[in-house]
Amino acid sequence: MIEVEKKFRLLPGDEERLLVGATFLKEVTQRDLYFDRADFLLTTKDWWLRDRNGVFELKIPMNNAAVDQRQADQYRELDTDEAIRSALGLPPGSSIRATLEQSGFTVFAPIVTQRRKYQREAFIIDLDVMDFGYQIAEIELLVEKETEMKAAMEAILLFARQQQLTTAPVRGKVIEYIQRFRPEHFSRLVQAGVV
Ligand code: V4E
Repeated sequence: MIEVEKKFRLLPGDEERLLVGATFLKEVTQRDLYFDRADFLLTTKDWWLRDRNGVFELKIPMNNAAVDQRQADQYRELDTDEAIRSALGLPPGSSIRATLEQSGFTVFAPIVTQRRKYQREAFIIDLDVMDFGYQIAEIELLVEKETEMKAAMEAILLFARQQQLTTAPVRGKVIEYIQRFRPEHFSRLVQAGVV
């Protein structure tokens, strides 16, 4: 399955309207540590490596012509240590964390998110509250084929408009964190065209 998702800022009253008739699924705490090297090797390529609750994950842009990438936030996710080592060209070793440290990777953003998950019709709605004072919503649809992605994004945008959400581009939690707390890193991402 492919996740098609879009982030939204919530204004007062938006959450209540969005959740009318929605079913609460679960609440989870995500403890994310985002890693890069001092030369910003990964993030200037729009690659995002994190340890989420103890499991490493790497997001790589899909460069998918079927759907506008910035609109859709489409990334391929590698979630096994083996696949991540191979994508990063890391040597084999005892633990991926140790190999990353030896290869000069450090944490640039530790972010704790309280995520509430709901379902309304086919839409999955994530409400994320971050520990550094930022909040966003994400609306997702699952599709089976890449050819269905464009229609799914249109369905998300139509649904959002029906709920009177603003559909302006939204900074994800990591970009927001970097902008607030890592100004040098942020300007390198701007130079690289990542943001
Ligand atoms: C893809 C990405 C980043 C990694 C974090 O991804 P995000 O979807 O924000 O996190 P989360 O917690 O919702 O992941 P999930 O639980 O859905 O797996 S950080 C930045 N990006 C891309 C990006 C970009 N290049 N530019 C802008 C303005 N925003 C986001």
